[in-house]
Amino acid sequence: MSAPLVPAEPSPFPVPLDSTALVIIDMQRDFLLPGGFGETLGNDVDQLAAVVPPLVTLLSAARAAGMTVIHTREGHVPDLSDCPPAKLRRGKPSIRIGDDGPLGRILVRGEYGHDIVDELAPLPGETVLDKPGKGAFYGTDLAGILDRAGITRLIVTGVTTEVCVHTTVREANDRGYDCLVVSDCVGSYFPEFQRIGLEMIKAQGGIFGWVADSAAVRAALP
Ligand code: TIU
Repeated sequence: MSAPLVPAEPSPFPVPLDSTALVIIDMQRDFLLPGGFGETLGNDVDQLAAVVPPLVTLLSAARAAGMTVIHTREGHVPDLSDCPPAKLRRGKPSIRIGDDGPLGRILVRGEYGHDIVDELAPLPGETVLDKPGKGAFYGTDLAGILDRAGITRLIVTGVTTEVCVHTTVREANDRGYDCLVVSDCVGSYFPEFQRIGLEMIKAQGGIFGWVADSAAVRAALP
């Protein structure tokens, strides 16, 4: 049987179900809710709210199709030994990584704010990958997890488009994975970065990936 084909840009993107994973990047309270890391950086977290409903629907479709699902979370161990000093110092946040905030210690593993928003809570059996950096490969076993599952193609969603989504997709592309970024299931605090961030992926013949909206992906799934 031939693989389902998503009408993507710059060209159709095949999604063979046994070798494609849905990757959901950093849909954590720390980025999406007031009082978390994103807000301490000076961002308007409301900008990310629109990502949740289409991603809930896409996640449900991927689960129904039996697709591998991988959730990531950006954050640090409680003693912050995996947080580079430069990341700790960067910017002028009101409170810094590791400080106490209304959602718990900012961007620290095990804290309420570090976990994934209720609407997208992982199911038992789904991989939840903790990562210290922006990319999902640095400091993690993502390559091994994908290799052992026979995954070579990624449908990438989550936040933020120009930071953790781009870092992950750029490295995935270098490592030989084909990546489809779902335009309405990724989000940025900056509308112009969202638009340009998506353009950058698919420009130059798809220089490091493909782009389609979630309706196109869902229509291709069984
Ligand atoms: N600040 C920002 O846009 N993003 C991050 O710090 N991390 C992720 O994108 N997950």
